[in-house]
Amino acid sequence: MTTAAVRGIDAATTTNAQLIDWVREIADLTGPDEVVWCDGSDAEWDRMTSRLVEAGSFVKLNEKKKPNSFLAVSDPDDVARVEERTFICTADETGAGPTNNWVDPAEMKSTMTQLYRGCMRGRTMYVIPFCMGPLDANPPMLGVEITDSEYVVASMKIMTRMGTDVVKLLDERGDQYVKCLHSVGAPLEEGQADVAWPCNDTKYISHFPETREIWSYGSGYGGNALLGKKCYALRIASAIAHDEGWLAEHMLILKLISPADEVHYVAAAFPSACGKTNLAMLQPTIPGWRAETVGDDIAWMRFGEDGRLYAVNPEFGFFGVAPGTNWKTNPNAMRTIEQGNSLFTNVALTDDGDVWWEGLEGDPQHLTSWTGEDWTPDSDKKAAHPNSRYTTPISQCPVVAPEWQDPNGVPISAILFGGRRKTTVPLISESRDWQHGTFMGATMSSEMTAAAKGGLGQVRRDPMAMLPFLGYNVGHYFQHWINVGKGADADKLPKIFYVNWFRRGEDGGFLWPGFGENSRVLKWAIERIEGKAAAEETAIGYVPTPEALDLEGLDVPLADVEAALTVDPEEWKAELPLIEEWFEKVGDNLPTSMRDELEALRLRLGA
Ligand code: SAT
Ligand code: MN
Repeated sequence: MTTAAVRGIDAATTTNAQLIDWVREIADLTGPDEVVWCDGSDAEWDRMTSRLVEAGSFVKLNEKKKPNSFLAVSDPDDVARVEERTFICTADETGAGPTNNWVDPAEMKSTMTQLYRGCMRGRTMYVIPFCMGPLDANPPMLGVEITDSEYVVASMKIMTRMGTDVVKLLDERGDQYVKCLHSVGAPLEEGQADVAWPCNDTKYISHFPETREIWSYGSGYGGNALLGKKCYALRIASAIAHDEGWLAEHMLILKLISPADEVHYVAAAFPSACGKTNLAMLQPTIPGWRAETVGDDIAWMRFGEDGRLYAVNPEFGFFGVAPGTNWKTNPNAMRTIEQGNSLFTNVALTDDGDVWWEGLEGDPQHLTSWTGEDWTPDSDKKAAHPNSRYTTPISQCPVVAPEWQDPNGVPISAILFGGRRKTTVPLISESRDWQHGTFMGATMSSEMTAAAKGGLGQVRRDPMAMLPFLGYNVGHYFQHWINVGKGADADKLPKIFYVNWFRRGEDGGFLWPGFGENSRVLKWAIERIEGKAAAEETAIGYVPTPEALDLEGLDVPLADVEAALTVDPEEWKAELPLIEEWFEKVGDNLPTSMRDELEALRLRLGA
């Protein structure tokens, strides 16, 4: 197909010649029937969603229950991020480090160019100008995603700032944007009918941090396809942040307001599907305390002029895990999606055109499951996929903090690291200092969830919850964290804590109720920052005495709380070889300070 034959190529709304050339080059390579420059308007959303409904890819939900909202079900083999098909392509293998799949950039580009050749035949190629973070940031963090998926266009409208306003910024910025190329890899021959969820068995999610490019092929799902999210805002941005001296982290941003109206912002890192969205929209159970949301997944943190660390949420929407979300666990997420303007992926459809998933209130007697089968309470299969998602605008969140779009971000008082651990890790512990806190993050571990394919339940080290999202060498990343701390005024740095809401008792049940009750744990952390709360020094850090936690009105036996807070030296001694093994894996680039921390821990444990 020649360029001239591609309708829309000259309808570019930008004057950025470099961008127009790139779009032309990709159209020549992929051979779509048409090129459409997205403007981000509501009319465009209507066009996209109508087209998807017509194609059988979207079901329009009941307008009374979920206005302007749609359900999509994916191919059963395209339901999560594919870590084994995710690549960091740096010139030198060390650049990607031992935790990422590495392929030489030239080799990867050659392989993928073959795949991309003619891959958009019979489809429309969309050009999506987008911005991660506020448009008035200095500098605005721009991107352009080329995709042949209408689902991606609709999702990007919710998840990013996209369209005409971004074009104005692109016009001024030459090549200062991240080039994101995506195809589902399912060309259509003349007369061939499309499927509801086109994708390809061959999948590549490739990143080129040195040239700030992302090439994705074969998957239409979430983090594999909405390239502004994990690919840009974490993998590429972490590499940029390393070069420029800031942090791009897999963290929610929460605003806590005390009864005395004192405000503290907390950033918290947990692996995917460990309750970040729930914590981000926390409804405190302690009287007088309030919480507001700044972000639920990603934090970009830079030092402000006052020497404090300020966090910005680069996203515009939530891509939350549906199962387990309900009016009790996350009423604010429910209120957000209830207003509509949302997409649901791989959840079940009720007979009256609403959505349902495991854990949601209601007692449906009949559903259409995510695989399109009849479902009744007797069915032995789940109605919704465990990694099914809602995609919904942050602006609809009833507790969104008014400053959520402040280009300067919000000053962070505390950083929480946490994972899902049945044993060993106490409810909360406070680090001795920044370096020890970095060690806590670097050695974080968690049982695997459905957010990635494979390995469910297995304990793995997931440093700072960044294992699948780091765009460079993990040893250099730890050193970067240390350097960030060294360059700062120690008094102004956030205090670092390590939490575990998921510890189990001997009967196998959770020791701590979690959700809104986590406000009690956060309150202790804030009071530590203010120098008001008591703690006991243990081998792993400062842990609250049960009396130091506000337990008033909490319906949990004190023995369970005590068990949740326990630091058992024997359990921790058993953890040492696992940390040792992890550090072996990090290899030569492990900072000596991290090894020093491990040795200090060993000494304190008397091991
Ligand atoms: O699919 S995503 O990577 O966007 C979601 C997640 O794993 O957190
Ligand atoms: Mn995430």
